[in-house]
Amino acid sequence: MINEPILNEVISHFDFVGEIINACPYGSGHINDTYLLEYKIKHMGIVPIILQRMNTNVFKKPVELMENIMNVTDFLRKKIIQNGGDPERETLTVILNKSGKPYYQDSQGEYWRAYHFITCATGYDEVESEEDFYQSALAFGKFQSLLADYPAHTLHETIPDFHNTAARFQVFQKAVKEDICQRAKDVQKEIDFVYKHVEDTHILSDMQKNGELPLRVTHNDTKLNNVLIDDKTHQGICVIDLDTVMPGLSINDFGDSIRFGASTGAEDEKDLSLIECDMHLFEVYTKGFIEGCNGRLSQAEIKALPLGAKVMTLECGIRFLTDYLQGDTYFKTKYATHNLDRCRTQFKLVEDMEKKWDIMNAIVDKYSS
Ligand code: ADP
Ligand code: GN1
Ligand code: MG
Repeated sequence: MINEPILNEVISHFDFVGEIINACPYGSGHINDTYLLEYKIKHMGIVPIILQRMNTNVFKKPVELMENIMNVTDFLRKKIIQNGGDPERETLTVILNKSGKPYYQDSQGEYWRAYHFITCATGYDEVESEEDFYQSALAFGKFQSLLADYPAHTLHETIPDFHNTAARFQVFQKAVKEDICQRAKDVQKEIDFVYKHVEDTHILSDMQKNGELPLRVTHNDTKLNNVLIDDKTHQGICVIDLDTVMPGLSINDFGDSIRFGASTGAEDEKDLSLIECDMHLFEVYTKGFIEGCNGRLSQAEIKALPLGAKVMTLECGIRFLTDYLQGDTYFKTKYATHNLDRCRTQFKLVEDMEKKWDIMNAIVDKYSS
C-alpha cells in the first residue's frame, strides 16, 4: 500500500481545485495502482478524479506511453465532436500537472497521471446482462473504426511483442527451463497443454506476415471492465485503459473480449466445471463487434474472428502460467496460486472452444455479410 506522504506529494503537483475530502484505492485492474480522489468545490459539490501510479515494470517508457494517450485521445475527441457526441464522457481526459506535462514523476522516480472521472458509468468485472456485453462489443468495434485513419506508424509500441504469441511462447519455454521458483513439477499438465498447442502460437503472425490480416490501430486489452457502461442509458460510452493502444490485429481485440466476457465463470474461478465459452454470449459479442466496426473489417478478418478468440485465450493462459513460473512479478495477485488458477480457466476455455469450433464459425458466418 502506498504511503501518505507520497500521495500528498503527487497530489500537490497536479492542478486540482477544491478541498480534498477522500482518497482511496479504486477498481480491479491487474496492472496500475488506481486511486479515486474526491474534491469538494464550492458551487459544484463533489468532483471525483482518477489518479494512477503507472506500472513501470510493465510499461518501461511511461513518457512515450503518455504521448500515445494524449495523441489518441485528442484524435478521438475531434471525431466525437464531429459525430455530435460528448467528448467529456466518450473518451478519457488527461489532467496536466502544474508544469503542463501529462504525468508527474515523484521523488522516488514513480510516474503518475490523472484523468477526469467519468461519473454515472460502470466498468463491469463480469457480464451481468447480455445487453451490456453487446454494448461493450459496439464500443470496442467503434473504437477501432474511429481510429481507422489514425497514422498508426506514429504510435510508440508501449510493450514490444505484446500480442506476439510466438514470442510469448519463447518466454514461456525459458521460464520452464529456468524454473526459478521450482514450480514446474506441480504444473506439468499445464506445461504439456502449451506444448500441444505450439502450432497455434504463430498462426496469427504468419497470417499478418503473408498479408491475410492487416495491421490496424487496436486497443489490445479489451476486457469488459475496460469499457464504461452508462448507468442510465446502458450504452457503452467510453473505452478506457489506453496504455496498450498500438498497431495490432482486430481479431485480437475481438478475442480478448471473448475470453473474458463469454466465459461462464470468472477469470480466476477455481471450479473448472463452471468454465465454458457461452455460445450465446459469443454470438451477442460477434454481432456487436462487427456492427461497431462499421464496415472496416475485411472478409478475411471476419472469417478469422474465432481464431482470434482461441489464440488470445491461449496466449493469456500462457502469460499467466509464465508469470506463475517466474514468481508472480507481472500480474497483481491476491494469493499464491492466483496466476495458476487464471491459467487453468484460460486453458479450459481453449479446450471448450475447440469442441465448439464449428458452432463458432457458423455464428461468425451468419454476421459476415
Ligand atoms: P489497469 O490497467 O490496472 O486495468 P485501468 O486504467 O483499467 O487500470 O483503471 C482501473 C479501473 O479504474 C477501471 O477498471 C475503471 O473501473 C476505473 N477507471 C479508470 N479510469 C477511469 C475514469 N476516467 N473514469 C472512471 N473510472 C475509471
Ligand atoms: C491485464 O490492465 P488490465 O487488468 O485491464 C493485462 C492484459 C491481460 C489481463 C488479464 C498491460 O489487463 O493484457 O489480458 O490483465 N494488461 C497488460 O486479465 O498486460
Ligand atoms: Mg483495466
